Amino acid sequence: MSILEEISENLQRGRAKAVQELVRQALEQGVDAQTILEKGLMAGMEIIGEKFKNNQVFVPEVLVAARAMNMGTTVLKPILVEEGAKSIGRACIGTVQGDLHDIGKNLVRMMLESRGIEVIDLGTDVAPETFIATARDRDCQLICCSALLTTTMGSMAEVVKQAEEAGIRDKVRIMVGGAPVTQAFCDQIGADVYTSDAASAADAAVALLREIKAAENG
Ligand code: B1M
Repeated sequence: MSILEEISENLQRGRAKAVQELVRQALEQGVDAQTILEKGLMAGMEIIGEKFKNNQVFVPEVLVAARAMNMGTTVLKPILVEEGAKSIGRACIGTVQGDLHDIGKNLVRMMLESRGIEVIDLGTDVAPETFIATARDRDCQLICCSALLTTTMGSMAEVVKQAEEAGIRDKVRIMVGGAPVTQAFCDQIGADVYTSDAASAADAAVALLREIKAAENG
């Protein structure tokens, strides 16, 4: 079994310490951090997700796997996120109200940080007014909303609406994502950008910040 398969296997069993140790070993063996993330950690989480859908595993197993995933990404974070990089802009990010899924949101945060964006992480179950107050008070150019449940994605429409009501809609770009979110949904609620994965979210965020800077410089 390759070390990436071992990471995936241990993650599925929720063995957080083993996952952390294997991630360290893989780095020592020269496997790059992005490969460990995608082919080890995310691959394992995908299998758990499929089993969860098919009722082969249940919430407790998924929770321990999620903890193992987070422990693994903790080791990778300093490598993926260049320390001390000059900030090119500021974003606030959160999982929307009623939704406790944070693995995807954490990955998006990590990718944004790796591209030099300062990120204020609001956590999970974030009310629309918290996104708006943070963007206004902390001068964020980007609001990033993640949702994993069809029942909570509607909260993103409320973020867009409240940004308009607060008079900051022209100052912030609203990015949306998460498994049930689509481009059509993004268009329907009047958000600015939908991306399907964390790396594309970071690309889009950098492009938006460049656009904003170019507009400011006339
Ligand atoms: Co939940 N859960 N869950 N769960 N869970 C799903 C989402 C589900 C699809 C499983 C299923 O039934 N097939 C289903 C939702 C169905 C639906 O609404 N369509 C579901 C359900 C029903 C539930 C509960 C209601 C179960 C229950 O209690 N009966 C409950 C809800 C709790 C709540 O939030 N209020 C629940 C609970 C949980 C756990 C707590 C056990 C755990 C979360 C732990 C945690 O996050 N700390 C959990 C998990 C882990 C999952 C699955 C298995 C995995 C999600 C995940 O982390 N994926 C998931 C099944 C699945 O997705 N196959 C499932 C890995 C992660 C890297 O992917 O988050 O999609 P993802 O992020 C991706 C992209 O979507 C994108 O980038 C990321 C990586 O590239 N992305 C963005 C995400 N945010 C973005 C933002 C952007 C751009 C891109 O711009 C801002």
